[in-house]
Amino acid sequence: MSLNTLQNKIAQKSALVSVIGLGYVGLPVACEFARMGFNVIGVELQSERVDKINQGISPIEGNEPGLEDLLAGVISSGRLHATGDYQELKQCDVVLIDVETPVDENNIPRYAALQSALRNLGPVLKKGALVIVESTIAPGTMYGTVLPLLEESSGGQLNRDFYLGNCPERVMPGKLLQNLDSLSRVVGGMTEETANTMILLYRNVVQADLDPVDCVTAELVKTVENAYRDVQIAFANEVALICEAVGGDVWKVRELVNKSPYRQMHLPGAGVGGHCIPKDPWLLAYGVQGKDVPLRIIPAARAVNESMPGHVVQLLGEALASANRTLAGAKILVMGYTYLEDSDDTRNSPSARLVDLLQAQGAEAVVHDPYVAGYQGDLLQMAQGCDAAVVMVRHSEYRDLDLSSLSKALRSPILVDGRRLFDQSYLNKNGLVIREIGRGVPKP
Ligand code: SAJ
Repeated sequence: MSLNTLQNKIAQKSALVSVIGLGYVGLPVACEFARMGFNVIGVELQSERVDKINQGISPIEGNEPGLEDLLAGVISSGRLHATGDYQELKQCDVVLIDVETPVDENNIPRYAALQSALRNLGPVLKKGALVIVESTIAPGTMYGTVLPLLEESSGGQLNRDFYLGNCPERVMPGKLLQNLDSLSRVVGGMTEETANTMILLYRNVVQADLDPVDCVTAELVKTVENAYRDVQIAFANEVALICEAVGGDVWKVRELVNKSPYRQMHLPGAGVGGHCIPKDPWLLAYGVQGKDVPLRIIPAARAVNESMPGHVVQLLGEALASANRTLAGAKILVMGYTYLEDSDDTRNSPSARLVDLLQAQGAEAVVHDPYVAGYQGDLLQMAQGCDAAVVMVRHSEYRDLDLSSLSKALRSPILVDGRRLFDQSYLNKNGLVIREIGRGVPKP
């Protein structure tokens, strides 16, 4: 099949689309193409997820506006079907790959899922099919890993037997469908015609800019945009530490700095979690591994952000000391375990790091999170007998918390606010010993 034929099938929506990996990214993507009238086959290794999806039940917890209803609709209409069997992809004209691309403890990318998907896809790849990697990958991965592996596993040749591109996703838990439709995408094609064919496909779903580029540019844009965010957050965190040391309030400083033109100081906080920001800077860095490119800012920003849960423990120790308590033997209420407010996503959660650090100091952590099974429950009840509380996530339900009730429930009325959840004046009048990231103890 030529690209021209594929373009016609896409225009007629008769192209059979498949999505490999039905997670936070792949499932909404599959649903959106099905919603737009394509027949979509979703491939997912976890059989329980396959079963749930084929029953029209989303395996993604948390508040994802529209996803549950959309999934039920496209399953009942037969537009979307999930499977664990790659054999079902034999007739697919377009294959989107949305598998995880984590980094390991040495910050080296682990492409096992991507490699497995490519090895399984090759033997069943339809002649003339278009394969698009949507996962975030290090610069150079398309040419260095994806292309050789797909040619080997399919026995085919690029631009003769299959076409190849990458179109990094820009989704965010809580806005999966909204981001898919409304955010621009860079569309990296191995050839210009491939990029144009990809744009024809994505125009069905994306209402924003679709920018045709080469594959290396697409790999760079995605990893750079998240490394940029990580550096910005690290800067805000470092300013927070300065404000604590000199008796300032980083939130006031940030508000006034951002009044200066072209400033956009990010939010300091108790740490940086999620599936994107902690790993994408390392994917970017990996793109120059072995090359003489000294990276100083990107690793330093990662170190600052990774240190923030430890800083929360330090603030906690100081607050306990003021009540003649130590961390050893203390029971600490950890408010929030997900990496982002009002989501169930706990990947790379700063709270997980905090719990490890507390336990290393001989403290016991009592974790509360309204979105995470096993951590749900009555917060004030869980606060009973705890020596202090730590705000790690800005869940909406915490904002209405009656601090005086919390103060009474705690054994010692200590609160460390890692996300500036509460207003200072509100904090003061509730008899709590407060420490906050970014707010210094005002000089007497
Ligand atoms: N965080 C801060 N300070 C900030 C912003 C975030 O400490 O100013 C923390 C959050 O608490 C969280 C982590 O960083 O723990 C990540 O937060 P995030 O808002 O960046 O959320 P993510 O990880 O879902 O980021 C995704 C990214 N999108 C993609 O990779 C496609 C990111 O590029 C987007 O900027 C972000 O969504 C978004 O806001 O849409």
